[in-house]
Parts: sequence; C-alpha cells; structure tokens
Amino acid sequence: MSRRRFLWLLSAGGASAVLAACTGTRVRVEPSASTAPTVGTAPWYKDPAPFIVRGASGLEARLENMHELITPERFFFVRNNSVSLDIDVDGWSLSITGNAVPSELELSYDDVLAKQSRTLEAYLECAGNHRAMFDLVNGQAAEGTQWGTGAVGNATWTGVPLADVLSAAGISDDAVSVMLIGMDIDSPESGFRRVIPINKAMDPDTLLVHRMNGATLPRDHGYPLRALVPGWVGSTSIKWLSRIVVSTDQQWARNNTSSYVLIGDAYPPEGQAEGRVATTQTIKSALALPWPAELDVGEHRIGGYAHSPAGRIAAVAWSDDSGQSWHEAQLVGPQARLGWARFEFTWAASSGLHSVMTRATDVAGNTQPDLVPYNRKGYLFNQPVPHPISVV
Ligand SMILES: Nc1nc2c(c(=O)[nH]1)N[C@H]1C(S)=C(S)[C@@H](COP(=O)(O)O)O[C@H]1N2
Ligand SMILES: [Mo]
Repeated sequence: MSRRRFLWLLSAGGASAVLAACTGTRVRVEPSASTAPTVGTAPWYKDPAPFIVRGASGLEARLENMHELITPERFFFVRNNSVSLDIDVDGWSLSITGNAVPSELELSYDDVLAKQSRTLEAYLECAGNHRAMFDLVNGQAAEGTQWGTGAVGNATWTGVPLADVLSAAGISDDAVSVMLIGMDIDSPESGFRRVIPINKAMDPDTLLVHRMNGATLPRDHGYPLRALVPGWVGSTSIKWLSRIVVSTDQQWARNNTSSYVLIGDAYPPEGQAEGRVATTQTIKSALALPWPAELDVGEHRIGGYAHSPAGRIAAVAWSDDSGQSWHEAQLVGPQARLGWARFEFTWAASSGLHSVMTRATDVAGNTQPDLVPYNRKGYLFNQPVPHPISVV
C-alpha cells in the first residue's frame, strides 16, 4: 500500500492522526476538557476516556476494547442530538395518543415495569456509522459527524413489547404509523422523534426498554425508557421516550423528511421526504483494531464484528491485497438472532503499510457491496472498509 493512500485513510482523524502516523505513535484522541462530564451540563454522563469524543454529537466506541459478543455499557457508543437527560421517574409518564387510539393511555414507570417484559440480544447502530468512509474510501465527503466504525454496539435489552402497549391502548385496525417522541427539549422539534410503520411497531422484537445488559437502563441510553427497533437505524430507537402517537395516516417529522434521509441521485424521494428514508440498516463488518493499527512483524489473531438486519452472519472474508484475493475468517459463536457476530482470523504481518478489509455475508445471501452510491448526509455506508495497519 502506498504511503499516500495510507495517510489519506487517516485524514478524517484530523491532523493529529496523520501526524501520529508519521511519527509512529498510536493515535489516541484524548477527550478535551470542554467535553468532560459534569452533571447537568455535559452532553453525557459516562466516562469518555475509552471513547473517541465526536464533539457534542457523541462518544464513538473503540471496537478494539471489545472482546466478547456483549458490549459492556462503559464501551457502548452514545449518540445524542442534544444532551443526555436526567429524568426524575416520579414525574415521568408515557402517553399513547393519536387518532388511532380510542382513549388516551398514560402509564407510570411502575405501570411499565408491571407489564410482562422480554429480553433479547440485539445490535444497535447509528445510520451514520462508517460515514467517514465516504471521504476516506470513495473520496467524496458527506455532511455530519465523521464517525469511523464505532457508532455501534451489541447488548441485551429488557423491555415490554411495544405491541402489548399499543394493544392495551386498543389501537384501531386502520392504524398506519407510530411516532415515538423523546423528551429532549433542545433538539430541533423539542423532542427527538421518529416514525415507524405499524407493522414494525407490532413486531414482537420492537421493545420499550427499561434494562440494558441486566441493569437499569443508564441515563446516557435513555433512562427511564427507550425504544429498541432491532435492525432499523439507531435514530428510531428513541431514548427518554415519553410520548407515542398512533395515527391512521403516515406521519412526517424532520427525522423522516430531511434528517435520516438518503439524499442523492441514486435515491428517489418518498412522500414528503427529500430522498429515501433511512429505515433498515445494511450488512457491515469492521475490525476490532485501533485506526490506524500498529502491529509487530509476525502472526496475529485479528478479531472484528459483523452484523446484518436480515439475519445471522453466514461468512466473513478478509483481504490484505485490496480485494484481489479473499480468505475465510472463523465465526466465533453462538450468534444471537438479532445480535452481531464476532469473527477472527490469523494474519501474518510483514513490515510496511497495509490495509486489511473484511466482507460479510448473511444467511439470506446479502453481502457488502463494492460501491455505495453517495448520499449527502452519509448514511448506510457498507462497502468493505480498508483498515490501515502499520507493521514495524
Ligand atoms: N431522545 C433521543 N433519542 C435518540 C437520540 C436522541 O438524540 N434523542 N439519538 C438517536 C440516535 S441518532 C442513535 S444512533 C441512538 C443511539 O443510541 P445510544 O446513544 O444509546 O447508543 O439513539 C437514538 N435515540
Ligand atoms: Mo444515529
């Protein structure tokens, strides 16, 4: 791999990343003082040290911190459109209203906890995960936070199926859309919100979550209650949820007309949206290595994660010659139905600058494409990512 190309692959990390690569030190973006958490004013509550801090947008996970299938909460990415909220559960309630709801329902936290919950393992990923690759891999930068590969995590989620709450509210047969609204006051519409179709809302896997990885849902992840819409872009999994509006019409909000919309020549507009609304995620894989990685000459066991909204991962292939030849990685199971897969392979590192990429295939036969057509806001990039590795 050429030195120029190698340096280009680092450039979204800013001058510091390129500099570090030149001097051979490992890149580590330290959280700046202005983003250190202080209760009430910081964008989040958790310790930002293990993360790449992306301004006030959130904390990008370092996949290299992860070694198992479940992402511990301290390593789980945070994406906020305003700031993490500190909700007093005594004053909190969940309302279910709309013209498809015959009589408004209002539930307290205890009412929610008293309902039958289920637990499932699922990955959660931001629509903008891998966004930096539009620039680094395809040479056309997209707008927005330049996420690398860490706006994703995999957890166990415990919650009440949304379907059970909608049924308890007696929603009418002609219900079409469900709007989920958070409590963020600073976000553009005062309450970050997204609309999902009634069939996705009634899917038994769509949950109103109150526990994450066996513990009470943390504030950064939406305490007291968040939606979890498995397989759909992260922005549908509304945190600090307090209102649900069920309508017999399609509903529109900023997050399905201009935000979370794929805008570009390849994406014809739908309804009131400027392009194609981002709904389900796409199949992806990434290495659990620092960006760039630095390895010694010799054999290394390299790991990573792959996930698809369409079913379990069937195979992951890797290439260290820009895709001319591919080799099978081993899947480390067992993979949960909605969770991600860990894969590993042995790589014999020779001295020099390399890029190693992976390509996942799911049980439905979907695989990562050679090219994702550009969209202005940089959603759903899922080409194989050439991960820069310097071997010394
Ligand atoms: N209320 C509210 N919910 C929200 C958001 C938000 O800003 N406010 N961000 C969304 C986005 S864009 C993503 S990717 C996920 C991130 O979930 P996490 O922070 O728990 O990892 O939450 C979603 N839910
Ligand atoms: Mo997101």
